Amino acid sequence: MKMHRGVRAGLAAAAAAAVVVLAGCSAAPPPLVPTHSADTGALREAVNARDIMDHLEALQDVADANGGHRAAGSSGYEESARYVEEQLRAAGYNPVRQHFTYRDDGEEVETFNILAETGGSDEHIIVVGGHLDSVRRGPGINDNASGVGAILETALRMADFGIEPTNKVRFAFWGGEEEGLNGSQHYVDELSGSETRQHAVYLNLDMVASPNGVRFVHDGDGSTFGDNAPNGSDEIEDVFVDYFADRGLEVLPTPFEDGDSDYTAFLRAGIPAGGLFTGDAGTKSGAEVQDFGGEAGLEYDSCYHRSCDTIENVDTDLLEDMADALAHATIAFATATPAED
Ligand code: DTR
Ligand code: ZN
Ligand code: ZN
Repeated sequence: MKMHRGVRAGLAAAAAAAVVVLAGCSAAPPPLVPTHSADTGALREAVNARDIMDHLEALQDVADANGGHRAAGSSGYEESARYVEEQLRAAGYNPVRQHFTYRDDGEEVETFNILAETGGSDEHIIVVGGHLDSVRRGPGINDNASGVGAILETALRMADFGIEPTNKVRFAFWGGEEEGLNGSQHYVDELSGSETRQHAVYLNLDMVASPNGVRFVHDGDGSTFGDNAPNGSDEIEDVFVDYFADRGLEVLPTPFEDGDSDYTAFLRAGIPAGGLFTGDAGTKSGAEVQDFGGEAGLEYDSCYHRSCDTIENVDTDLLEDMADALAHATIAFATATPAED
């Protein structure tokens, strides 16, 4: 999703004005220092591609039974939501729907996000999110049943282990991403100023099983793309980079393109963000093939936004790598403490 430049300039002006209005209010809280050494072996062992593939198969079946897609506002979205909610309820969560509407091509779309949370203090909230809706052109299995499956499996296995985090973890399944990041924007818009400051970390998963993919980590410290992400986003990048480095797995940084995924609303609100991505319609380079295998000169996901984004369109090894990294980062932040002022 790209934003019109005029809109972007307008938002920049509004943000500049907001700085003036906020002067004198309390500044952003010190970022959390994640527990890099968190012992997540058992949880990662339990989070596996086979079980995630069961979720992807269920979402493929939903699309097949509902005109080939799971787009926001459709019966396929409703059934996808019921599947996710049933899984969460069976594990002991209490998922809630956060309803909202938006306009798409002159039509009003009514849809909702699903939110489910752990116990723990809400002084520092960790949101782990990805979009549940697909485009109308296909079932959206890599984009983004893959992210949903990884997040859901992390939530379910954390519940099995009875993990009671220090910091509350809120799992979010966004609606209406494909028509303008509507669900995540609505969520952030609904936060009061103090609630926004309680949001310590946002982890985004959107497309994490691309069939010709790469392990991308968002450039939270701006060292490669100069992204000016909120203070604390560097810690998120570090957790993922260290995690993969410890396992001898290559990663590449990827920029936070404004308007490309659900991290956008969080970043604009000053909430530290990060996440994982394995590539969309971009082309894999020869250098990337050296580190990640696959085919140079072809798209990371040649079925991106197409009807062939099916259960056949996933790299299960990559999916497991990304899900394990998410499980680790979730615990590293759920057990984190604030940096000294
Ligand atoms: N938001 C996506 C695709 C996408 C494009 N760039 C990025 C970066 C990080 C995650 C996802 C994406 C879609 O849903 O179509
Ligand atoms: Zn997506
Ligand atoms: Zn998409």
